[in-house]
Amino acid sequence: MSRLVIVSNRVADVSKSVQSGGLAVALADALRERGGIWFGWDGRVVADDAPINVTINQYEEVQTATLPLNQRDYDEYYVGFSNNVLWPSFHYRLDLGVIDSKSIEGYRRVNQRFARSLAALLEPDDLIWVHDYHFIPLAAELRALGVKQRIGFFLHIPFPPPDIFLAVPEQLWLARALFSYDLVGFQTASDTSNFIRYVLERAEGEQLSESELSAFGCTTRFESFPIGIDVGAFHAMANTPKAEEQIQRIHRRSMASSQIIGVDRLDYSKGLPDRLRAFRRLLELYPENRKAVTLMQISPPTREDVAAYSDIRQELEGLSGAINGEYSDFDWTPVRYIHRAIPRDTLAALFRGSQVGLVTPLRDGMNLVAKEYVAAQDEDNPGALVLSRFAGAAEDLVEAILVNPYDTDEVALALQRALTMRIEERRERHQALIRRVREHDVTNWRESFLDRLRKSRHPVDDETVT
Ligand code: GDG
Repeated sequence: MSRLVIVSNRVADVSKSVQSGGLAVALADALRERGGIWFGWDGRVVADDAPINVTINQYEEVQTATLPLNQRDYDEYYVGFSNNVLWPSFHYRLDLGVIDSKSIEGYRRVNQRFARSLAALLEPDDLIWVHDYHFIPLAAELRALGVKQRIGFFLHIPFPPPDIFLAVPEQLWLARALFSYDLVGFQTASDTSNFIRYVLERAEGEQLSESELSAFGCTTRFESFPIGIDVGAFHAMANTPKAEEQIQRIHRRSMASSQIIGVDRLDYSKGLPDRLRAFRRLLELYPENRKAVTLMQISPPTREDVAAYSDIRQELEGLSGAINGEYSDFDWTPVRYIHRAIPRDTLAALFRGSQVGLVTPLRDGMNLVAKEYVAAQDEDNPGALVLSRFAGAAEDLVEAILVNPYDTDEVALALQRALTMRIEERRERHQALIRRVREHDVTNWRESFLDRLRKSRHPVDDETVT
């Protein structure tokens, strides 16, 4: 079996057998099975003149290979192009993009440096799997260094329609770079079709089959691989004696009979201010929910160096303060807003103890929280999921109550429906949802991608690569 080489911006701690995130566990498991390397940034930012060396750590069959960024790289590659250009524009938010040519150069430079460091570690039979928007040009840089191994790429965030992609600086270069991979995976059919449209309309590409495109003198496969979770592990975590005790404690301490739960990194793509406004509308339009329903919103901080993120924090704190000021009573607080990360097993318990899961991103690649909420439920008495149409998960989870997250009245109505839904309907919807979540679980995602990558046509064998 070929060794697996995973490349992602941050590298998980593979020394621990139990890790905090489902995705990290799934990738670490694949590395342990096949042996290999996890390569990426170590999270440190060093002075511009400091030496940049790769640190290798070995844990049985798995190595981690990490390197720091210097301050200029961090500003230009990470904050600049990755998070101030690609993240907002790929989430359809051109208004939040901060475009400058230095950041593109930084992005190119870091990809070149990472490619050089990685190339030195590769063995001839390696299978390389690159993750996410930080590394779109990595395969092109590796190919320029003579790397001939199979390389796959998976984009965790949405791919925007051609008109939006056109506004991204150097977008033709980015599209061309994707053709240096043997296989490119998107989250949904709609992301894949957005990319295909761009290539056909703007890059003189040709579609050879449903998933094969030829452009820039290369042929590559582009397909959707919807990511999932480890359903059994998450369900088990929500059903331990400790989880039961946590759920009982919340019920004893809270006056409210029902809880709505939201869990999202504090990111503008997650639609948090609109969500709080929708909850306020629920209390206005359906006053029977006052003193009866609480919204528990858990939003750990993220990317605080990016300006748009401090704005959203202030907006959210203002809104939850205003709703609590207007509606709280001495024995009821409508919004419980927690701005820090909480342990994963507590999250699982909170999901099971909440009657409604509220997942309303304005745009999301997939959204694993929606799947975790479904997996955590008690199948005899499950809660209801209210899900944004603009989350990748909505392509599959059609038995959720699907909403337009921009329309606060519609979301308020959906919340009221969820809170008053009869048990038979909740069970019926949940059965269908859990079947879908199981069908597209994380193992299926990982193995189908790797299987397809192993079998993909290799552009280097094609003699068509320039
Ligand atoms: C990107 C794409 C795509 C959240 N708060 C806490 C916590 N979490 C965990 C959740 C979930 C994960 O983080 C978040 O995953 P999402 O999928 O919801 O969103 P992103 O972080 O934006 O992820 C997304 C994903 O990549 C995978 O491809 O689905 O569309 O944007 O697992 O439970 N975990 C803990 N404490 C918290 O406070 N322990």
